[in-house]
Amino acid sequence: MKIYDVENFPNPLRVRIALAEKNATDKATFIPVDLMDGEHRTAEFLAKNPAGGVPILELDDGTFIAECSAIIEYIDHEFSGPSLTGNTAKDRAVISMMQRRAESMVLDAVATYFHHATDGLGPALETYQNKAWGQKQLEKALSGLAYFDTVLAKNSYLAGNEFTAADITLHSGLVFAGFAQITVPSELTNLIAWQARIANRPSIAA
Ligand SMILES: N[C@@H](CCC(=O)N[C@@H](CS)C(=O)NCC(=O)O)C(=O)O
Repeated sequence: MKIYDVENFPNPLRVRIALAEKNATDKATFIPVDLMDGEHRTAEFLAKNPAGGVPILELDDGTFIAECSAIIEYIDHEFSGPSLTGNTAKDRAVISMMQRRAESMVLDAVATYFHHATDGLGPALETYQNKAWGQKQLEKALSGLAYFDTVLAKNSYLAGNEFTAADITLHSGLVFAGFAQITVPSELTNLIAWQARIANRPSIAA
């Protein structure tokens, strides 16, 4: 299988962590996308993913799968090892809910702040910016972080006592927040402790 991505970008990072968790990194061939040169906006790329984003998974039969949550679902089922998306009906639903919250309340909010309220990826790529909307999304991201601090006061991980795809999404959101120079408030001690704890996982340390 092939993965079109940009190494170290927040969403591609999610898929790379999932592969590492499943010990399957060597099963993928990574195809670098020249995002800074606008390759993701070419007709050829948009034919693979109309949303114009990375990562994209291409299966050996030619199927293209975009959206990290879908790609991680595929990886989780394709390779053995501890489940990232849950085995029971309840676990699957709770993980899916927490994953979507981490995406919407933190990762996507940070991304919108970065692209709208800062210089983002530079004038060639940031062709439309709405600074007020970007600032509003910063507020949303900070509320999201406070929410996850309350979750982590009760559980070791976002969806209970196991590391899952939801933790991967929040981790990428925090990596993006750091890049966008958003500081995690020091009073969010449960979130900060979780961050330190997962930093020791080989998939994340790598
Ligand atoms: N919801 C998508 C987000 C993908 C995404 O926004 N990726 C960023 C890189 S971290 C990207 O390609 N940005 C380029 C753009 O949107 O123009 C997913 O889960 O894969």
